[in-house]
Amino acid sequence: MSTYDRNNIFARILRGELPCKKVYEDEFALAFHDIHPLAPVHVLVIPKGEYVSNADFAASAPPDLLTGFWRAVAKVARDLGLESSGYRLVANHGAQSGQSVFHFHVHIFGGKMMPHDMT
Ligand code: DGP
Repeated sequence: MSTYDRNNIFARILRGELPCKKVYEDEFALAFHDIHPLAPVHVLVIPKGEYVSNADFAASAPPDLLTGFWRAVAKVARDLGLESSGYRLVANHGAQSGQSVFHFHVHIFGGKMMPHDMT
């Protein structure tokens, strides 16, 4: 996996250099609306740390960040009103999966019936 580029778009959003439509922020995570939504609700959650994808986040993040990040994901989904209707989490790893921004992020999709077909 590639090394972390400190000038990737999400790093710049985290530093406040680029705007975002913020949904939630705490010491572990920032959540904001995806610029090209693929569902009625499409929010991205990113950890506050330099991780390219889930592989190095899982391997290298300290336990409080791992816990805090995933709790933030659950809280954002709950606060968006998706807990009873249901939602989908997606985290792409690598270009073949469709990852285009190389700062680890989780997509939260909701607000419609999700297809089973992944293609
Ligand atoms: P992925 O393909 O998993 O790396 O997802 C990256 C997502 O990031 C993609 O759905 C589009 C979104 N995105 C790219 N640039 C920006 C941006 O500048 N602002 C916001 N809010 N989202 C962005």
